[in-house]
Amino acid sequence: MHIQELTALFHRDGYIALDGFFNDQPMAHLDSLIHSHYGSNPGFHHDEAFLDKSQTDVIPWFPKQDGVQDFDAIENDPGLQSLTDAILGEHWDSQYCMVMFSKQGSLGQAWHQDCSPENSKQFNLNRLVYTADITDDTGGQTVVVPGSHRNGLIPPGNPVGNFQGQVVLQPKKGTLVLLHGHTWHRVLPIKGAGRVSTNFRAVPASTPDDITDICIYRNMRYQFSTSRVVEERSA
Ligand SMILES: O=C(O)CCC(=O)C(=O)O
Ligand SMILES: [Fe+2]
Repeated sequence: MHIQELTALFHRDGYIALDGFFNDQPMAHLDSLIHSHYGSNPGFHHDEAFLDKSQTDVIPWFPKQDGVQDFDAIENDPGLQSLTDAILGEHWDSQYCMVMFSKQGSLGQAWHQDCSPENSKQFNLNRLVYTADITDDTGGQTVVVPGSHRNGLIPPGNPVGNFQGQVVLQPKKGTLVLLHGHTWHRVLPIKGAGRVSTNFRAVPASTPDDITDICIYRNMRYQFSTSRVVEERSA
């Protein structure tokens, strides 16, 4: 599909998923780096209170902070750059590369918006790359509500309940998912060995660096920098 069509789809649906965007060989290389970083039994990053209330089980890793440059080739991929240009417009910024790991048996992620949707021009773009297949056996599918980036705040309610019209994405090794930070999304529980995704987050020009500091779940707004619930939400 042409870049213009993909961009139109992104603006309509709040996400696009492109299988086979990246080749197997670099994906296998990054996947092995990721697994050697986490080892066989990585510790939890968040405290019990957050895990309990957010129903979100993710251990982040920022490879650049450890001097690992191997992810740069993905970030600099010309195809990814052109798509990002088309979606975010001139002078967008790349924020960071964050690997997210969820253990076998963990909850995945409850429904959320990565940042507040009050201003439709200010958002983060998740550029998610999958280094291994997500299947019925592994669990950990990403679920989205198409078009919800245009529907304002995610309503308070069951953190893991179903939404009408939700779409379950089952990314494969080499799939690129571009996901608008205002789109309502979640990750299903993990059934197989650790589930991994790698996010090359980017933002349009003039977006504050800390745009994703406060995440909106259906039962709270949570601030990562202070590890605090800044607003309780109830239906
Ligand atoms: O790992 C995924 O598939 C989605 C992760 C997510 O919620 C995000 O990158 O904001
Ligand atoms: Fe998210």
